[in-house]
Amino acid sequence: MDKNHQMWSDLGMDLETHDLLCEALPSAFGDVFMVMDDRPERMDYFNMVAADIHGIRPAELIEAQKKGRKVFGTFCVFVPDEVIIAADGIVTGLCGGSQFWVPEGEKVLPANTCPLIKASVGARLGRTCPYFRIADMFIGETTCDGKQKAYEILGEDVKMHIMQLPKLKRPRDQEAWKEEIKILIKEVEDFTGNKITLESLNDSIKIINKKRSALERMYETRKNSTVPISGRDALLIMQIAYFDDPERLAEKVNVLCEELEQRVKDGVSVAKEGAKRILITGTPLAVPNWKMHNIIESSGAIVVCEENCTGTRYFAHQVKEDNSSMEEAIDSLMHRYFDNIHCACFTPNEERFDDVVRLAKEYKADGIVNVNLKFCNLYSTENYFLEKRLKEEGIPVLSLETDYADNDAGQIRTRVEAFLEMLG
Ligand code: BJ8
Repeated sequence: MDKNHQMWSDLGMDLETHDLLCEALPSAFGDVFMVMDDRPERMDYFNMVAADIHGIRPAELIEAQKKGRKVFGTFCVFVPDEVIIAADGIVTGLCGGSQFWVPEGEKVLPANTCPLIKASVGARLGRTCPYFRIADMFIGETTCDGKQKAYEILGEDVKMHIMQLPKLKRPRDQEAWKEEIKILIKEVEDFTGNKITLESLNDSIKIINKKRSALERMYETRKNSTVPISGRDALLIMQIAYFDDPERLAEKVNVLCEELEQRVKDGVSVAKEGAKRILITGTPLAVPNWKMHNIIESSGAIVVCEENCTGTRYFAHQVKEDNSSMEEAIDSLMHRYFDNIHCACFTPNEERFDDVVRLAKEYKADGIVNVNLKFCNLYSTENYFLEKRLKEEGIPVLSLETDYADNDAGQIRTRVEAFLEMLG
C-alpha cells in the first residue's frame, strides 16, 4: 500500500470509492488547466498542491495532530480564523465542490438542497474526503437554512459548534456577533486547552492580514489591460487558500505576484486581443468547481474578478492590528467579520450591489456573469435587486443557475457565447 492509501485507510475512508475520485481528478484538472497557454511559472506550487490535494496537506494536518494541535473544519467566511490560530489550532475549509459527493448527500438531504451542502454532507458520510475525516471539530454558522439543518447531520459524530449569525446589521446585531466571537473563543480554548491571549490574538490577526494582502496583491494585477493570470488560475489559488497553511500560502502568492507584476510590465497577457473582461458574482465556487470559469474562458473571454466568497469577499478589509485590549481585538474582528461581509443572508444587502458595481469599474469589466448554485434561495432572490441596480448602472449581466453536474454545460456555453457576442 502506498503512503497516501495507508493514510486514507488509517482515517477510515472508503478506499474503493475514493480511488474513483482520485482517478477522475487529474483528467478534470488537466482539461481545465493544462490546456491553457502562458500559465505563470510560479503556478507550479499550486499545481503541486492541487495534484496531491488529498495527500500533502492531509499528511501535514495529521503530523500536527500528533503534536497535540487541533484541526477545525469550517464552511463559511464568517468564522474568524484568527481565533482558532490564536489557540494554536489549524483551520481547514470543508465546502464540497464536486458532483462526485452529491449522490451520497442526497441519500439524507432533500433533493432540492444546494449542491454545495449536498457535496459537503456526501463527502463526510461517504468517507471519501480526508479533510472531513481529520477535522477534530466543525464550526458552523446560521447563514442559510440548508446549512443550518445540515450541521445537525454533520455534527452527529464530530464535535460541532455553531455561531448564531444575526441577519440584520443594527448596533444590537453587532453586539450579538461580538458575543458570538466571545463564545467561540471560550469553545476553542476549552477544546485546545490553550488560552487565547491578547498577544496571541494580535499575532494571528497579523498572520491572516498578510494572507489577505497577498491575495489582494494578486487581484490587483488582474485590473490591468494586460491580464497576467487567468481567472481559472486565480480561482484555484483562492480555493487552495481555504485549506493551506496561511503563512506559506501568503509567501507563495507573493512570489507569484512578482512574476505577475513583471508580466504586466512586459506586456505578457493570458487574454487574447479584444477578449471580453468578465466579473463573476454569486455563490461560492468550492474546489474543484471550475465549471463557469472554464466555460467563460474557453469561449474566448477572460475572468478578471470574482465578487463572491472564493473571491474578493475572502480577502477584502483587514482586521485592525495591535489592539490594546481583548475587548478592542474582538471589536476589530466583529467589524471585519460582520460589517464588511456582504452575504445574501443579510437583509437588506445593498452593500453587495455597491461592491459589484465598484468592482466592475475597478476591474474594467465589460460584463457580469451572475452565477448561483441551484436551490440557493438567498442569492436567487437577491437577483431581483442586483439586476435592477446593474440595469440602472448600464452594466450588462447574464444570470445563470447551475449545479456541479456537467449535463447543462452545453446549454450554459451557448448562453455565455450569446452574451459575449452581445457585448460586441
Ligand atoms: S458568507 S455565501 S460562504 S453563507 S450553502 S448560502 S450556496 S444555499 S455558501 Fe456562503 Fe458564508 Fe454567505 Fe459566503 Fe446558498 Fe448553498 Fe446556503 Fe451557500
